[in-house]
Amino acid sequence: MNMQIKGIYAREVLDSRGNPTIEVDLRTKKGIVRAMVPSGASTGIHEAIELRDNDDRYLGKGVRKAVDNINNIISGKITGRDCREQREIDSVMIELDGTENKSNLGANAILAVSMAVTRAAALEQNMPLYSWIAELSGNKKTILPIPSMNVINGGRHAGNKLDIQEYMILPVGAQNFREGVRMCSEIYCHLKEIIKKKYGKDAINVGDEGGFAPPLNKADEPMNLILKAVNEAGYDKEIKLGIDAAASEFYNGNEYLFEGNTFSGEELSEVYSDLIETYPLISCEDLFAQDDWNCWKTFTKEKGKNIQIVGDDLLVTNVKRISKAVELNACNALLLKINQIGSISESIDAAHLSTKNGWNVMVSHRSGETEDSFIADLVVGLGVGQIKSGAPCRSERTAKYNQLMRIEEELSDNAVYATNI
Ligand code: 2PG
Ligand code: MG
Repeated sequence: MNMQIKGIYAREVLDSRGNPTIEVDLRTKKGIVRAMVPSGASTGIHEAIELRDNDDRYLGKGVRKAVDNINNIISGKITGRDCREQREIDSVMIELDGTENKSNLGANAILAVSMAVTRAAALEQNMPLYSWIAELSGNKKTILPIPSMNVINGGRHAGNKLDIQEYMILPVGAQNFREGVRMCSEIYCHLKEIIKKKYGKDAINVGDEGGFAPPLNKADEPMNLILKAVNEAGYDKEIKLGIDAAASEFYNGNEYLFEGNTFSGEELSEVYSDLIETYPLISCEDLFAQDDWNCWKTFTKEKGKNIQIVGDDLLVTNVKRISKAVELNACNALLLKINQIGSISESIDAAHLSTKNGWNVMVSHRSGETEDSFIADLVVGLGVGQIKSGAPCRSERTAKYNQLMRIEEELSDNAVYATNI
């Protein structure tokens, strides 16, 4: 049976920070599917390239070139193909681009089409998106993920002085996804009251990912506030904590500029070790800069048995970087961001390589997001059991959690909540 792509059309729309991004409409016999691409702020230097216009519109951030690349170049090569040929279609786009980092057509252009193709194939086969992704990736078990909800924002995502970018709560002791969401939301509301009482009303404004951004400086202050909220909500047993330091952002190529002082990698490791000893931290992401391999290696050797050491800027969802990290034993988990690599097939490959080597995988949003909930279906289809999509606040964040609650309901008795951290 022929499941042809009948047409592709891209346009410029806005992301959650008010910056332009790409939306693609893809037409098949059964209708039109749509996909939108996200965008980061603490972007790793090894990420695939997001093509921006760099002209006077939108402070240079327009994506008209990337949109034109879809409408004038990619569309002609992809229209008429069977939308189930995900890998072939992704390869055609990668070859057409012809660069290592997708800088020619733009990773944003290629990814938008790649996502729309996945969705079209699900529609054409009358399948939920997560089921088609499971089939595409050869996964037999769909799993509802443990969410990592970012309830206090710092770094590039907020206007406060916190160096660590994300403070997250993980409902590992929940019975199912919906209950996990409820716990996180209740904790979030308690946290809001705690922050308001202590720092005043101004302090409950939220950052890019929906977490609060109170005027704090020290790494342990958010931890204490969060634990108080967890306790007030009554979930001491069910909740663990996670952080994303996004340390490339406070590294000067030589030292870490942390809390007003300079730290060597070793000194910074001690700060993290103290946090791990003091708090129920089970997931630590980007504790060191993207090419500071030695610090990653040493820390993983010391702490990697007990906690998850997650590589984001270090790995950029790229199988070459993942292979190097496996070889060096530099971390033990992948943060999977589809726009870091720029296609769905390559994202699946990155997940496979990681799980094959015994790593955990956490599917992730970007700080600049859209209402597209694609990654919710992706994480269930891949069966990797973890997602981070910000706070239980702001629709571009809750779009993913809400879709996961729908999926859980649809799977009903077959729904399995992850237990794999
Ligand atoms: C991160 C992400 C998402 P950004 O560092 O993990 O939380 O931030 O999209 O800004 O890179
Ligand atoms: Mg990160």
